[in-house]
Amino acid sequence: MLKILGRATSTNVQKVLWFCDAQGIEYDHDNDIGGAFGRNNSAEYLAMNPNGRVPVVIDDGFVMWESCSIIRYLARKSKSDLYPSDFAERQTVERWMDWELSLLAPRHVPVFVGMVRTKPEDRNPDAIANGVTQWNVAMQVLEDQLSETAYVAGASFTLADIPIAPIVHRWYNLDIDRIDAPNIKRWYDSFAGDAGFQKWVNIELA
Ligand SMILES: N[C@@H](CCC(=O)N[C@@H](CS)C(=O)NCC(=O)O)C(=O)O
Repeated sequence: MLKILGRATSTNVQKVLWFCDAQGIEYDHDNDIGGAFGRNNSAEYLAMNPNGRVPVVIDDGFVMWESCSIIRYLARKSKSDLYPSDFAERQTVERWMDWELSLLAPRHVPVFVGMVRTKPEDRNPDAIANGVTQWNVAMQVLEDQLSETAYVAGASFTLADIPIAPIVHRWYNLDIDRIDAPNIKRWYDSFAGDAGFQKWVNIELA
């Protein structure tokens, strides 16, 4: 059975767990790795992922890291209709997945880590305020896209929506200034009742 290693408080682990639930892929999940659990810098773990990051996913002995490429692998293997075969449609999906990892996620980290994982006395208010501004610039790009298409990569829910949603969940659940974003709200509400989203993504920030 597929093995998923990593704490479910990580957005990168959440995207794998949610995708597997959405596709009915069975897995064994070891939650107690990373963050306060540690174990991700053990020799055994580093042999699987030299970056010491979560998630690691093991499919019948094949070890993978990098969350978005993991869900693309799982989507291809399960012939998921969330991952279109048309070259242009697939590029659009992959572009937004890359955008999440390379732009959206780094923009939210100073805010999320500053407000949730840093003791109040150690917080840097200027860095957090600047982070909110930068994060909202990225959210405006998402809002503009969702004013044109129902979902991130077009008319239907695809693999592109899954990595972005956990960061939007954090955006809604932090006490920060947010841009006016009616289309993000419409999009977010459209999958908020999904069982996998509820279980893995719609959780208290930690
Ligand atoms: N690009 C990597 C990033 C992985 C990553 O940075 N994971 C974070 C959690 S979101 C991590 O392992 N942090 C260290 C820890 O949890 O101890 C991916 O998408 O898998």
